Amino acid sequence: MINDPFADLSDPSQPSHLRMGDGALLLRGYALPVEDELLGAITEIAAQSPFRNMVTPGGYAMSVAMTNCGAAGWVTDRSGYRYDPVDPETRRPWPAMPDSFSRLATEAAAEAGYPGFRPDACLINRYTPGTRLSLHQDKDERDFAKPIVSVSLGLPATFQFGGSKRSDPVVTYPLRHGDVAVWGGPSRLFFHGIPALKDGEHPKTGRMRLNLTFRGAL
Ligand code: MD3
Ligand code: FE
Repeated sequence: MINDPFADLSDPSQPSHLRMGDGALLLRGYALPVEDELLGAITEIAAQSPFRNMVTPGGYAMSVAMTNCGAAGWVTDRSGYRYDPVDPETRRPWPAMPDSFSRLATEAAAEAGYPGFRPDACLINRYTPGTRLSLHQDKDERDFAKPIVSVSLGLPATFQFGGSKRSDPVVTYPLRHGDVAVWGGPSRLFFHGIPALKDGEHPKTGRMRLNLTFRGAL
């Protein structure tokens, strides 16, 4: 099979770039050379702005725990979704974006055909077994011409990728430790989600999945 999304990463006959849709590219294992740097930086960020379960405008606590780094962070509370330069929990600016983060996001975006992408916000999602992120669009950013770059670390997840309407059929892709995906063009506004994380143990993160999403929010 050509471009099998379920192929073994260690199989050198498999192409490492997979096109998921118009403008969406999956770079398998792209973050593996910097995995330890990324994980160490996440620990430092979380020591300053801890992971928390934010509340949706509808009043439900999200099962995914989140924090941010960069000039602005994505937040939700009873008053709505927004990007905020200040962490509402600590009332301090979010931790700065580490160079290892911005370098990776800029390189991956360029690789996918978006040269000059400079993220100003990075949302960090933490999943434990059973945690999910229901089908949604990312549309709180100012300029949808800028792509979003995502990095998966730790336990694998199933990624649901739909279309521009909530009712569009979804295609699923496995996202594994080290995978980087770039979402631009029409796919930038497509519905997507992560069904309940399966239990497991990852050598680097234990029973956890971490996901970085780099955005041009401001
Ligand atoms: C497709 N995160 O943070 S990463 C999110 O795995 C989010 O934590 C998921 O959806 C996660 O908003 C999915 C893949 C992803 C991220 C952003 C996208 C796919 C996207 C934006 C537009 C289209
Ligand atoms: Fe999203």
